Formats: sequence, C-alpha cells, structure tokens
Amino acid sequence: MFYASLFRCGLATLLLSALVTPTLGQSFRVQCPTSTITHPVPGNNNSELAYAGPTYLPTTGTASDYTSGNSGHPVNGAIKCQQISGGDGYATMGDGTQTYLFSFGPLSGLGHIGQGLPGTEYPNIFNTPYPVSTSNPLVPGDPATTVDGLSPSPISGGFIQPLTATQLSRLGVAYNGAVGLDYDVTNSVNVLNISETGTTVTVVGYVPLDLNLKVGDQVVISGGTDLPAGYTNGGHPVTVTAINVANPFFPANYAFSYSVAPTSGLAAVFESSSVTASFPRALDGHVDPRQIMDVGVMNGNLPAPLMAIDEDDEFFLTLTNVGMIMRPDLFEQHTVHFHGYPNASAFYDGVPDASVAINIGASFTYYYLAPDAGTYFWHCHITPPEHLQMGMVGQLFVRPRQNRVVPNGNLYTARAQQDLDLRTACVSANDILCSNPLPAVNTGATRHASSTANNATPVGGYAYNDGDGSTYYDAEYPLQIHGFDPNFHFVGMTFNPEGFADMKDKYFLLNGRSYPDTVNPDPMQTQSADGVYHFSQPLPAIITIPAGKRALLRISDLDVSEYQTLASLGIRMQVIGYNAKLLRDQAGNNLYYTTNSITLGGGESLDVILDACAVRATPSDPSSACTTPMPSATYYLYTPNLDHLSNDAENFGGLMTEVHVN
Ligand SMILES: [Cu+2]
Repeated sequence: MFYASLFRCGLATLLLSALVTPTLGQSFRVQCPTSTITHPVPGNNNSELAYAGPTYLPTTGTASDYTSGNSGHPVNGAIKCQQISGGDGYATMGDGTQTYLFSFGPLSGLGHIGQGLPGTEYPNIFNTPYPVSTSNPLVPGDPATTVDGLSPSPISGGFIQPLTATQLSRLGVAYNGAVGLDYDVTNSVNVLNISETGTTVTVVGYVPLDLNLKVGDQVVISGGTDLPAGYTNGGHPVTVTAINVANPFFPANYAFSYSVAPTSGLAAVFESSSVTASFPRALDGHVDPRQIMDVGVMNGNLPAPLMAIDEDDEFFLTLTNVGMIMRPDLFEQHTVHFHGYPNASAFYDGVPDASVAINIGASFTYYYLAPDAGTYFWHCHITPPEHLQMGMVGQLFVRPRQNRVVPNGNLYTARAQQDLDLRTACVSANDILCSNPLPAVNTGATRHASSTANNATPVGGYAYNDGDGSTYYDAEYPLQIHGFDPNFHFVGMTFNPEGFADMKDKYFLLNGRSYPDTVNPDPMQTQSADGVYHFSQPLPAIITIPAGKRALLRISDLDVSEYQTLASLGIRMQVIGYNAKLLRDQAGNNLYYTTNSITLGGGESLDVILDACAVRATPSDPSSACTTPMPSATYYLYTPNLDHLSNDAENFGGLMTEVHVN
C-alpha cells in the first residue's frame, strides 16, 4: 500500500509537470468559427432563422451565392459550438455512495448545464472569454464551488447538497462561454513588401495573415531607417481597410491594405529585414490551460454534458483531454462517438481504429453537420465496455426543421419542400431507405403558435419532420438509462484489474441518478478526492407536465450489462420514434403505438410522448386545446424488473422516477 501510494505520487508529479510544460499546454485549443462557406454571414449564425426552403446552390451557382441568404438561396440553421473535458470524477449513487468515474465534463455552457440544459452554444456566446475583471474567478470545482460560495466551503449535512433557490438563480447568469478561451498574444510578422498606390498601402507578409486579421483591425507598422516614415502613422496603429489583397508576390491571403491619406508617393520597400506588422491580440482559439485544468480536472458529469443541435446546423465540438488524475498510471485517450448518427466521414466518428484519438494534454475539434432529426447519444469509443461502464456516456438530440416553420404555416407543404434538395429529400418511390416519408394524407396541420397573447410566436416543438403535426410536444425531457457495477468502479479506482466478464450492474440510473435522487429537481454535486465539491449529476430526471400538455421523452439506453424496461403507471406512453427514426411506413402511414412499457438494450433509443390530456378539441391535432385534462397527480415511471428497483445493498430505489402532472 505504501509502495503503491509512492508509485502513484511519483507518477502524478511526472504527469502534472508534463502538463504544465508550454508545448503540451498550448496544444489545448478551441474552435468556433463565426462563419463558414455555407453559413457566410456571422450575424445570422447566432440564432435559428425561419425555414424558408431547402439550402441549395442552383446549378449555375457558386459558393458566394450563399451570401444572398434567405432572399436567394436559403441558408438554414446556424453554427453551434461546445467544449467538453475528458477525464475523471465522482458521482453520488442513490444510497449516498461516492463512485469513481471515467467521465466527460462541461467546459462550455456551465450555466446552462447547471440548469439541466444543453451546453451547446451559438458562436456569440461560446466565443466569450471569462471576464477577467470579475471578482469571482473560475476555481477548481466550478461551477459547483462558485455556486456554493466564492470558494470551497465546509458543507453541513450529508454528501448531497441541493442548491438553494438563490444559488440556482446565480447559475442562471453564470458563464456560458468556452472555459479557458483567451486572447492570443499580439503577434508580429515580417513584411516581404510594402508599397503605396494613391494613398492606399498594401502590405504583403511572409506568412498568411487572414487567420488573425479582419477589416477594421488596428495594426502597428514599424521598421528601420529604410522604411519611409509616412507608412508608420507616427507609430500609431493603422486601420485595416481590406484583407485578401491580390499582389504580385504571394497568394492574396498574405496581404492586407490600409490608408495613409493624405501622405502619398511613398517608395516601396522590398525584403527589408526590419519591417514588421504587429496585429492586435485576437480570439483565435488560443486558451489559457490553467483555467481548463482548474475547471476540467475531476469535473466528471453523469450523464456526460447534454448536446442539442438543429437540422442544418454546423456543430464544432472540442474535446479536451485533461487526464485522469486519480489514475496517473493510465495514459488514456478519449474520443467522441456519435452513436447511430449518420456521419459523412469516419474521421469525426470517434472510432479510434478508423480515425484519431485525443491524448492527455490535447484538444481536438469534431465537426458535424446535423442531417436527420432524432434522439441519439454519444460516448467515448476507447475500450468501450470499460469507458461506458465507467460513465463516459451522454445524450444528444437533433431538432427538426419543422420547428422553424413560420407560425400557422402548413406543415405538409414545408415537409414537401425538403424534397427539392437532394441532401434533405426523402421520397419513398425512389429511396427505400427514406427515413421520414411524407404523410399519406395532407391533414392541413399548421405550425402551432400561441393561441393567446402573441400568435406570431411559435410554441412547443416537433420530434420529427412529420408533416402532420403528430409529434407535437410542449416540453422535452432527455432521459438516459444507464447502470453501474460498483465493484468494477472500485477496482478501476484502486489500480486493480477490472473483471469484464463479471460486470454486473447494481445501481440503475436515470440521467445518472437512482431513486430517490431522480426526483431531486436540482443539480447534484459530489465531494471528490480533492476535497472540493464538483458538479456530478446536473440533469434532473423528474418529469413535469402541466395538465393538458404533452411531454416528449427522449429515452436512450447505454447500459452495458442489462436490458432495461421502463413502465408507466397511469399515463399511456405513445412511441413515435425508434433509434432516431420516425415510426412511419414507406406509404406515409404513422405506425405509432401506445403501451405501458418499453424495453431497450444498450445502444438503443426511443421517442415517447406522455400526453396529460384525455380528450382534445381536435383529436387528430395533438396541439389543439385540451378539453379533458388528466387529473393533477404524481405518476410513476419505474422498472418492472424488480431487482432493478434497488440501490446495490438497499432494497429500495433504483430505476424509478416521478411524473408530476399539475
Ligand atoms: Cu474514454
């Protein structure tokens, strides 16, 4: 034991010293462009625009045609970004046991994650450095420790400390940008050639300049005695008037121009050894590794951070591997695998054999297009049975274009428009794999809008591009089924060989919690081996439905060792989708079915509607007014596998939560 701890400390020291060396530290990066070729206008990428028709280029078009936006060739969707850590941490089980995890944690959207929301952010939110002026800096354990007070403080009572209303309200304004994002240092480049035409100066550097420079930036030009003084603006910054300037020397992205009016007639300077252009500090994905390590180490979340994107979005997901500080003998890589997701390329699919894996001390940005609506999930693909069992699983869902149809717009017409573009077309007649056919009949259903105050505001959403409004819901709840084998976790923490064949789950989890923690509406935190409280299980599993309304349960199962059944007492479950596919035949008939229980194996997902309405004004329209609501009461979702209604040694708890209709 003594030997073992010495061994561990020695390795930990080695590991930490490796992490603070500049070269490794600087390999942490984030990436969140404000525009791309298909989303060219930065100002349009911070929200979801109305769906006006498919995105396509006419056959005579060029990429620049995308800039015409919705007036010409519709640009749909936006840009979304998220940063997560790969590492370790602890979670609290239903009987109070603190269990060790290999885990992902949030490194963006901390405030939203704390509220049980996705940590997926638009560029204008993600690309916000943590304000340095704040008297409340990010510290180890954040956001949990900040929420509890300004620094780690003794906490009375048991392991679990629910957040107070005040603390929750503070979370609501908490930081949602990318942890660690910081301005890159001012950088200077040597100038190949500087010349003037009229009063416009063109500067050609020795390296591409377009990454850090944009029109309007301030640049300081300096040089030796061979540089005519008129170029330097008296040592004051000059303002960039154009980038990507054609020049006789290098490609256009090596050059920019500025104006020095009224000075003119300045002689050109070529290959001077002294002329430099110094650019302002910029947000270019550079990060401060200290912040990332402070927040990322031991910040494991169960489930892993929630992600949500909309069809047509481009999603940039940065995985930052902060190492597993409790297991310094392991140099584990991690990846992100979007399970069941139609990725165009294996490169971003996270299967290490077919792509890359992320080393300790490094970041990697995955890129996804969001092609098909549905409920997916994601996990690490390094030694999957081990890293999944140890907690590296999270939820992911894609919202359909139909949510963006203008209020009162016809849903059938909007769905039919998607067939105009090959990338979104789904026509059963010539595509036997069509996942979302047009409905057999045009029911005339329209995009639901608020019936009272503001009819122009869309409310609720749709699970799929159903074209008939049948997947309408008022609120959505991601619900992940998972299980833990405490023995496997214990030997995994204590440097012993894990018994894969003996793996047997004894904690049964919904959103990382066993009953009664499942009905705790607050984020949960756990004291880790560093003595600090960390966010461990921020996502509640309690379902709340106003009487007469509909809830969409996005259920996924990543249990490694068990099949799991979830039964509903008192409220019917209507299954509308399976494995991220609308339940509809190729002739367009809905195959939804109503049941009181669903059963999933690890790696499956289901979309279930719980309708707290017995009779609606228009029975075929689930968004129509409810004339006979379900009685207000507490209903239950629970497993009828009775041995799964337990928390290890406790004959109590397990896979159960409550549905509150009120
Ligand atoms: Cu992993």
